[in-house]
Formats: sequence, C-alpha cells, structure tokens
Amino acid sequence: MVHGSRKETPRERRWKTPPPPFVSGANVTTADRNALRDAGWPTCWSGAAELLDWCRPFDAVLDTDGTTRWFPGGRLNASYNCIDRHVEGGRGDEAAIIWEGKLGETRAYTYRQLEDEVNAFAAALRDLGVGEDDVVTLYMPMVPELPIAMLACARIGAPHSVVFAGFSADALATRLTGANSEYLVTCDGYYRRGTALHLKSMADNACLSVEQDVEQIVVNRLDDGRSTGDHHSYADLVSDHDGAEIDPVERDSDDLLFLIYTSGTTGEPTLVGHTTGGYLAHVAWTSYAVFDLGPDDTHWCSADVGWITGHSYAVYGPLALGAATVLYEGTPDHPEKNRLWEVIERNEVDVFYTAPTSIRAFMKWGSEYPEQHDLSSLRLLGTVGEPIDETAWRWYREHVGGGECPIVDTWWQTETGGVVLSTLPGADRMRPGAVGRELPGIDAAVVNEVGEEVAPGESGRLVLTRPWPGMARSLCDGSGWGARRTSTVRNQWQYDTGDNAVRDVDGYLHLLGRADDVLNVSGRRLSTAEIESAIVGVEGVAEAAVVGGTDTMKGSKVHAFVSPESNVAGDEALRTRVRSAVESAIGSIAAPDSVTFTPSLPKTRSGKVVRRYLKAIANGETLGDTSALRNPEVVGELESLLDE
Ligand code: 6R9
Repeated sequence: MVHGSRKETPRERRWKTPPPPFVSGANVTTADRNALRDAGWPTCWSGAAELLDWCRPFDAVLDTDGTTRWFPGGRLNASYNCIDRHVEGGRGDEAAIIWEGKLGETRAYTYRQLEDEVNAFAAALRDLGVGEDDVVTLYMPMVPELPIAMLACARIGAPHSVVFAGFSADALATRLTGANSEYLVTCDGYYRRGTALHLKSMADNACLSVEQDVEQIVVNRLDDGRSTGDHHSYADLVSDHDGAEIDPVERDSDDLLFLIYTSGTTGEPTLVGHTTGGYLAHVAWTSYAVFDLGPDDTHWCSADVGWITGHSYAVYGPLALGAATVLYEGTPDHPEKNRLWEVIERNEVDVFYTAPTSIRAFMKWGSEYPEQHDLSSLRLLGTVGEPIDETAWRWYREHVGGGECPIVDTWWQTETGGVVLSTLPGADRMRPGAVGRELPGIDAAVVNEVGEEVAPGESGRLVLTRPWPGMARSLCDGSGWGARRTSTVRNQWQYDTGDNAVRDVDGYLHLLGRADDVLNVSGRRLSTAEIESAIVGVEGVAEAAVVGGTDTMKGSKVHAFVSPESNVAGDEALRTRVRSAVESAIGSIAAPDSVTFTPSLPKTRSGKVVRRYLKAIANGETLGDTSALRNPEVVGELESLLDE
C-alpha cells in the first residue's frame, strides 16, 4: 500500500497508527488505558459496572468465596439499562434499532417505541404464565421482534435461549429440551435469497418431538396464512397489551440473563449461561472501550443475533450505551454484491463489525462494490471469529475503511461473553495479523503442556489466568451448564481457551487457531492459520484451509484447500505460487504436499471453515453427519475432485 507517492517503510508496514482525530476523540485514550492498567483489575471492572444503573449497588467487585460471583449484592435489570434509562434521560426520540429487511423495506424503532413494544410483549408473556427464571426459546430470523423479545424476557427476569433460525427442527428440539423450555417465540417464515422459508412448520415438528408442552407465539413475517397449529399471534398479543407498563424485575447480578449454545467452533455445541450483572457490564464496557461507542453512534455488527456476537454487540452492548444498532435480514450479496455498502452509506454507519470469512468474500467479489459507495461515515472497523490474515486486514482497511479507519481484531468466545483480547482503538498501535494485548482487567498467558508460560515467539496454549465479568456462569462455579476447562495449575486459576497463540516481543498476541488444528510435521508444530495466512497472501487466492494427513515418515502431511478469486484459474502456475509463498514465509517444511482448488470451503452456519471435514476428505475417511454445514454440497464436490 502506498501513501501519496511515498512507499511505506518496513516499520510503517508492520505497525499502523490510528488517525489523530480518532485518537483525540476516543473514549479510551492512552492516558486512560495506562491509568486503568496501573489501577488494577478491580478498578477496571468496577468502572465497567458503573456504566450501568443498579437498583441496589454491589458490595464488592468479585466474590471468590468458594465460587466466583461478579458484583455480589448488586441488583439490576438489563432491559431497564438498555431502554428506560435512555428514555428517562431525554433520548426517547433517538434511534435504537434500525432494521433493513430482505425485500428492501426498512423499519426504525426509537428508544420510546422500543420501550412501548417491549413493555407490551413483556406483559403478554406474563399473561401467558411466563414467570421469573422460566426459559423462553426464541427461534427467529433477523427481525426486530427478536431483540424486542430478548429485552421483554430480560424485563420479567425470564432467561432467553435464542436458537439460530437456520437450524433444523431436530436441532431446535435438542435445544428446547436442553433448556427445559416451555415457551417458544418463532416466526411464520422468512426470506433467504428472495425465497420464503417456512419456520413455523419446523417449530411444530420440534415441539412434537419434545417431552414438555410448548406454548408457541408466532411473528408474521411472510403473512401468507400458512401458519397453522396452536399458537398465539405476536401482533395480536402486542396490540392487546398496548400501553401496558411492566416494572423491570430486579435481578441479582448473578441471575441468568440468557442461555446460549456455543457455535460448534470450540467443540460440540454446549449450552452455557450468562449472568445479568457481569455479562452486561462486560459487554457495555467493551462496546465503549473497544468499539468506541457512544449515544450518537450507529453501530452495525453483521453477525446473526443467534450467535453470541449478535447478542453482545448487535443487542446488549450498543443498546446499553444508548447507541443505534443496525439489524440486517438478508445475505450480503443479495440482490447485489454492493448491498452492505449501500446500507452503510444510507444509515451513515459509524462502526462496522464483521468476520474475516465475510471480508474474504468481499475481496473475492472485488473492490468495485465498496467503491461505488460513500463510506466516509465509518470511523472504526472490527473483526471477529477467526484469525484475520494480513492481506484481508489491509484490504478491509483500504477499501472499506478508506485507508484510515482503525481496525480492532477482537478475540473472544461464547464462553467469554465479550471481547477479552484486542487493541484499544484510540490508545494502541495496530499490527495487522495480531489481535493485540489483553484488555485492561484481563490476564492471559501462553503456556506449555505443564502450564508454564513460554517465551515470546514460542507457541503454546492461550489461557486466561483471572476471571472476568462476562465469563459464562458455568466457568464461575464449575457446575451447571457446559462446565469445562477451568482448573488450577501451579496454584493459579486458569481457563483453557483451546486456542493456540504466540506472544511477540512487543507483547502482542497472534492467534494460531484451535489447538486441534495444529500439525506436527517432522517434529515441528505448524499452525494451520500461519500456513493459510501465507497462502491467502498469494495474488488470485481468495480463501484457504490447511489440514493434516497422516504420513508415517513426516508425522503429518500438509494438505491445502484453496479457493481462487473469481476469474482466476486454479492451475499449475497458481499451485507453484502457493507452494513457494509458504516456503518463503515459513520454510519448505510447511510447503503443502497437495493443493486442491475448490470454488468454496465447507463452513458452519456461523461462517467458519470446518477443517475436520476437509481432514476426513484428505485422508479418505468417512465424513459422518454434515448437517452442521451451511454448504454441505461442497463436501461431495471436493470428494469427487480428489477421486480424479
Ligand atoms: C465470538 C466467537 C470462538 C472461537 C475462538 C477462536 C475463534 C474468535 C477470533 C478467533 C482468531 C480472532 N476466534 N475470534 N480467532 N482471532 N479475533 O467467535 O465465539 O463462536 O464461540 O468461537 O473463534 O478459535 O476460540 P465462538
């Protein structure tokens, strides 16, 4: 990348600094960050909790007496914090939710309108018999009624359990049973690439196969009169309860706000619970510090609300701070590949947060799409979900961020609730390909098999060595939902994230992917992410996934699956360039033994590459159930490619 006519120096290429106007207006400046680090974690997290309104102040930041409880003694309500206090503060007419529908329709809710509908629906839920601590399952696409239902549940102290609308009836049934939920809010259907999908019939099938009786409430999105079966209409319930006022229920800080299944990235999907006080303080503070959000901002987190990213940064975080949040129903390339950029331009989005898998798709489509739009409202970009390679990072900054926007590469998990590793955009330099350091208040380490911290430059397991407020409740007391992976090693509490990482000499962490994805080639441990990063740096390559194959001589063979950019041929010349790029970036030991070209890679419904299927294909093993994939057809195509 060239600034003006001058080439970048190697130092400039390695480090990127945020533009001075961003730095001077940032929520967290270098001085603030230093003060927080000096003050220590209790001060950091009590400051986070002070972003919220509490009905009863907490007695301490953390109670570690036997179990880990954040903000003990404190009582609060999440819906009050995300809605009422903004209306009381005179911001009732400001936008809260901006919805961009699939068919080009838009709907905006001000904070006052949000308050009215949340109250009406909360009253309706109560009338149906939903009590405090009853779990309400929400099986809904990206419609405004989804966050409204979440907040209505939060208002009456009923934990919600959102199930991604792309899941099958069986998956929904498992989740209804797992959460022992007797209430289901769903939709008649929704549009995907212009086609209507009927969700209600899936919901009916799921309800038939669970033991408990399930009461259904249906939002009409298609309104084609096809929804039958016993159910209440959302619209009727809301109009019957128009004008109702429900006092927000005071919840203990440690009471459940919601249940959620992990996305399958970190192993088999598991149900985890998040608390009201700790979680909300964590997502509010990270929205403030990492996404630099304030009440005047329009934030767009493109993740589906069905995943933790959507819960934390499309709903709870931005609304807790009184910002406007964009909810987008469609797919990014429908009807045209410029759809996202058009939405950003029209709504003057300030902060955009998406995943590397999407950024690589945007790259593949070409920079002409973002270039057709005025994206100058953007002042900060974020990424999450997978390691982002330098090429994608630079493309994102250049073509979406106008070469200026700071980028936050945020590392976190369903279990962490909110961001734990990232740069602070107004205080830290950025290093493309590295997430940055632990946020103030977070302690992390890279350790070897016996739990000793390894030297900078050496890879090991990423562990978090001190609890944090957004931690899943199962990690607090080692029991209940999805308990796993906390232990005490060398007298030190530890949460094993399951990811591998390297800390560089500057203290920045580079994520190497899931520990299960590490290859052992001739005794050397190679990270798939590192090899993939070298491959996607090759011109003409859009995406790559690397897996290991058994080799009695070397330990592991390196198999690369490479998806070229549209209009680029997957030929011998490209194969040679892929091999030599890996050789020069890492060494000949890592050069792929085989390179298979494919138009796309198998991905989970949350958009992450599933290497275990590729591994099975490369090793000629049986694949098992591929229903977790968004694009199962690609697996068959790859198998036939390899047979040739
Ligand atoms: C929020 C979310 C968690 C796993 C995590 C890691 C990967 C997330 C990342 C990242 C590298 C980042 N991951 N962010 N890897 N850089 N910035 O994605 O939660 O679906 O539970 O996945 O995603 O492997 O362990 P979840």
